[in-house]
Amino acid sequence: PPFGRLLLTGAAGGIGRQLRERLGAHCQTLRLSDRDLAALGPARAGEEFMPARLEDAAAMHDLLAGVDAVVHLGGVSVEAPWEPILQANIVGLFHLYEAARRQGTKRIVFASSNHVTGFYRQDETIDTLAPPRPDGLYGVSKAFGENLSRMYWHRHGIQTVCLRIGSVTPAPVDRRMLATWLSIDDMERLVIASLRTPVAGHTIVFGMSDNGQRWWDNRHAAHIGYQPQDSSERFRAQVEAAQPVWLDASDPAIAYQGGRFVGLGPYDDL
Ligand code: 15L
Repeated sequence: PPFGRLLLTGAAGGIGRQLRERLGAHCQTLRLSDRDLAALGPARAGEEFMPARLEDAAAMHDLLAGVDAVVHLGGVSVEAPWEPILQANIVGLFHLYEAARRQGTKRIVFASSNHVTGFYRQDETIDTLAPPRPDGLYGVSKAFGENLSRMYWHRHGIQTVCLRIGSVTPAPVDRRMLATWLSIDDMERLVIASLRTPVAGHTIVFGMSDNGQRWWDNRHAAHIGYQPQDSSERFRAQVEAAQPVWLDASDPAIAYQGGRFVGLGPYDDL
């Protein structure tokens, strides 16, 4: 396998559990982490379990020991009150990068999100140089992660590929997802391309399959060599049958790329 020890954070999450099944083939040792790993059952051959909380600096320092590369899926993955986002996605991301710096980790694949640019409209096409337009606190936290990782590249030489993940589901379920859908097979291709490309530097890439309908242009990430093999087009008929052709474009949840995320929160239950 090309990698020695690979760390997967957020291993108990929706994408994490699926990547667990796939990343083992690409490394000698797969270190799995989340705040609680009970849902994963016992560790298998070639796996190491290391539960850790992202906000725990000492635990994060230990977690990065002996790791060649990280796939960082850990953290809050939806719009949420400020406090959990602050702890997991901002404080936690700082601890991750500080631990990587001190432990000598050279490559991180960071699960960013399409919600960094969720306030672009669905009739706009953007590339990864377009200024962020986060659609909530969650999107702001992912924009922070993209910039924190950029600073660690320039100052400390840690290479990061930021994946602005669209929608990883078995199939697109609405019209928005015809553009945002990323199959789990393509997600694996994207992660592996991000780990293997010799010169990643600091790269931002939109995580989508080879969809027919799209708002995102990955021209500035071509050096990664990500080649999606799936497309949402084969689900178009069932999506169109489920959702009428003429949607109400005065509804922000329809008009914007971030979909319903643009209207979530604010939350009073801090
Ligand atoms: C995300 O960032 C979320 O993690 C996921 O639950 C989906 O809602 C996705 O975005 C999306 O935009 O569809």
